Amino acid sequence: MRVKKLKHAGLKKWVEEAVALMTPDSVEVCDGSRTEYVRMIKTLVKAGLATPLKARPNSYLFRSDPSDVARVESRTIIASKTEIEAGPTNHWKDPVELKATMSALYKGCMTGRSMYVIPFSMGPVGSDIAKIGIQITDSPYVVANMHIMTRVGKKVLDVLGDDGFFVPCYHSIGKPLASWDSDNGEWPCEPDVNKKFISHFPDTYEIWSYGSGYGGNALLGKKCLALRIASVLARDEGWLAEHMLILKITNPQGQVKYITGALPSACGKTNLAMLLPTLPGWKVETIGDDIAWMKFGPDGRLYAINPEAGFFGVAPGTSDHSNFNAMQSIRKNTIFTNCGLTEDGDIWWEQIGHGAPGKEIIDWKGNKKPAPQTDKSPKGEEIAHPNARFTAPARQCPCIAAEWEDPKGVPISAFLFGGRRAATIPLVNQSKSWVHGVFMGSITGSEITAAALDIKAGTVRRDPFAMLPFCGYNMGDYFGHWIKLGKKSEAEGHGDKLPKIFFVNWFRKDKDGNFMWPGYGENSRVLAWMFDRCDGKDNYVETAIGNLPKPGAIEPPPGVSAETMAQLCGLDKAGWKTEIADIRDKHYAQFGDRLPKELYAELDAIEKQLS
Ligand code: O2Y
Ligand code: MN
Repeated sequence: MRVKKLKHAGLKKWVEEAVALMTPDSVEVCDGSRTEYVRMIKTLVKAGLATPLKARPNSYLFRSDPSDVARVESRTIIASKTEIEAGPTNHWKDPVELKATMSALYKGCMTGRSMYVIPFSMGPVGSDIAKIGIQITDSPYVVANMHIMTRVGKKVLDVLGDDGFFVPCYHSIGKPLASWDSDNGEWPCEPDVNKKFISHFPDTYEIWSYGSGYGGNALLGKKCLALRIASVLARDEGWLAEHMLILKITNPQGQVKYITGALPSACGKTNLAMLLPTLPGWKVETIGDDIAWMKFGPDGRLYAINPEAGFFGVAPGTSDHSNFNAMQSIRKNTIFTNCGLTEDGDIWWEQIGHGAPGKEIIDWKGNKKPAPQTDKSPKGEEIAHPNARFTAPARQCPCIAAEWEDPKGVPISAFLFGGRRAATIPLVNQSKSWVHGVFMGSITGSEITAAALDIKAGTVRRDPFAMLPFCGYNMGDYFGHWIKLGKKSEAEGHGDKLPKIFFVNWFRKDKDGNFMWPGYGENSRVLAWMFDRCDGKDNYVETAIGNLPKPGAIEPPPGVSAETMAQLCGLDKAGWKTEIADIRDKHYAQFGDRLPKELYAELDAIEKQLS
């Protein structure tokens, strides 16, 4: 479609302004069709950027520039009017100054390239909970990925009409081309990190991204819109935009519940969303693996949709053992980025569950190396980049729930928070109240992964609600928003319908550094306990920190002793005293008077009960 034909006057004007600023050679409004997808891929193959994979139908491998392999948190900016509105956990810049800086970068940035205008819906097209975004980009790789990750095309423009609301998203890789030139197999981006920007303007609900073509920096529907800008929209409109998986769980009696869960990177979030239960008779199905948007329905229950249409999963570590359903989801129609390429034309990565076939393999930088015999590589010599990704349609997941695209959403019974903690934090803990649950979300903490380019891996940081890099406003106010929604629901007489809140930790270690809990499918035992708690089953003991499983309430998995279970599910008083001091002095203190007093009250109450 031509820009001239756009019916929405505001959209047309916005695109025309971008064209004047960025001066592309051509402009095209994306229709989301299969033909368009194939054309993008052909363009990318011709430019030497995509390698067709012989072993997987309609699947391609990309290798990005080593400067462009992950989200860049240090260049992710919340440009609210004032710094305090962005809060202590975000990078802030003055919006007027930032727009001036970025406009200078955008000037002429698409010369020699095509501009693609992508109308996309986050959530089933037309759902009351969905939102529309329009992304302008000069990257056909981004267009192809957006086709998989969102719903793109004319149907979205039809819902938008001539005056509907949309989130405008500018994106450029920042690499203009001379008219005779091509990318010649070199991933185009701005290699200077100081010229990369992933900017959010919460006061005008706008996104401007420049310099990166990778993942969360470039597929603007995901972290930028569905979390950072959506968290602001959710605050302003009274709903929740969360970094949460959504799963459906069915017990042996056929009863169903839906649970959303927030886990920081490297805690097995995708694995949990697609879990194969070891508990006989239980079934888990997937609604979403990363983001949940939730609104209260007329019945007072909270309904969730998955705003995305695909998975942008971390490849290394994914295997038939860790996530069989993810492995099945990526057998065809999948884009792989920064994985190894085997001699037989397939992808390979560390911990895929087997060595690589043949004599040689090509690593993510394009270098030939001896094919690994096992699925491990020495640190720093990985075949696949640790943040290598697959982009696959969610509908290809064997355990996708039939209702995953229901525009009404699914009613949520429980929230689960969790982190990777070696000590103190029990296997599972239920909050005593909504505010106590918000407290649990606020103190979530975990180890860090390669998903964040610029933070040292291996250290522990607090990652409240797993939203630390994704909250579009002051995190203290965000905690307040959660408290307010609970209070409103209670005041309206729907308090009993609020989801129950739990905190899990699959990562406790014993004194020898061994994991005490086997994780993966065995986590179904914990989900089953939560399921029964939602129905009010008397399977818990009340403690200072929350409701913990009664001895024997969770049957130990094979190889886990009753003594280990007691440790996993017990209250570590000394550990919690240290934890409380750390929360008060290091974590909560940073929010100053923006930290809701209710959270300090929770902290005080736990401390008092522990003493
Ligand atoms: O590195 C990136 O750009 C991707 S980050 C990502 C992708 C999918 C799901 N979650 C995340 C994340 O960082 O939370
Ligand atoms: Mn995520």
